[in-house]
Amino acid sequence: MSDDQTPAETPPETKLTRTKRAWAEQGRFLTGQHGRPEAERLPPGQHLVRDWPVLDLGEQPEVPLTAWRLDIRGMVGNPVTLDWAAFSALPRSETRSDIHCVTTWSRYDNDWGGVLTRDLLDLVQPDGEAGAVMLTSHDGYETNLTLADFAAADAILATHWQGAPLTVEHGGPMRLVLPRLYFWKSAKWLRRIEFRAHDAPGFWERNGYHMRGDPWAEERYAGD
Ligand SMILES: Nc1nc2c(c(=O)[nH]1)N[C@H]1C(S)=C(S)[C@@H](COP(=O)(O)O)O[C@H]1N2
Ligand SMILES: [Mo]
Repeated sequence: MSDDQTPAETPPETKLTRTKRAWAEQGRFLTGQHGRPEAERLPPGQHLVRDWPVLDLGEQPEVPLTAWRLDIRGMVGNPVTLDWAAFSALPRSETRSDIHCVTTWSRYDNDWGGVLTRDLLDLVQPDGEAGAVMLTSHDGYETNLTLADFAAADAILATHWQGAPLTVEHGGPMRLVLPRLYFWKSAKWLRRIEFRAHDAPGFWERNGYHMRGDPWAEERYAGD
C-alpha cells in the first residue's frame, strides 16, 4: 500500500509510475471539494433533489457478508479474490461528493466510507497495457470505465453512506461511487472488476448510453 515513509531514493521511472503520476495530476480537484465555482456545481440539464432515488433493473440481490466475494481479474500483476475480511482490511477512506444521475436528478454532499480505487490499484498492480475496466455486479449489470476514470482520486468502493452501512437498495454491502461521471457508472452490488486493454460497452452503453458519461459535457447518450 502507498502510505510510504520518506523514500530513500527516487523510484525508477516505469510505465506504471508515469500512469500514476497522470492519475495524480487528474486528481487535482481534491476529495471532499467540488472544485468548481458554486454557480457551476450543478451540471447542465440537472435539477437538485433532497431524497435519494433508487434505480435498478428490478432486482436487488441480497449478498450476506459471509458469502460476499470480489474478484479482480484480467491485466493485473496480482489477481485476487477478496472476501469481506480481506476487503475490510484494506486502507479505509472517507469522501464527500455529489451524485449526478443521467435521468437529471443530482444530490449534493453525500458522505461515503470505503476503500479508494487507488488503494485497490496499489494492491492489484494493473499492467502497463491495461486501459479499461469492466465492472460486473450480482444482478448481472455491467458497466465500463477507462482505467483513468476508475482511478480518479475521489472514486471509492463504498460500504457506508452518511455514517451507516449502505442499504441493499443502494448497492450494499459494497458499490462503486464515481462522482465525476453519471451515476449509471457507479455499479451497485459489485462482484467483479476485470482489467482490459480496451474499453468495451457495458449494459447501458450497449443500450444507447454514452461510453463515458461526463455530466459536465452532458455525455448522456451515444452520439452526444
Ligand atoms: N448493479 C447495478 N448497479 C447499478 C444499476 C443497476 O441496475 N444495477 N443502476 C445504475 C443506475 S442507472 C443508477 S442511476 C444508479 C442508482 O443508484 P441508487 O439506486 O443508489 O440511486 O446505480 C447504477 N448502478
Ligand atoms: Mo441511472
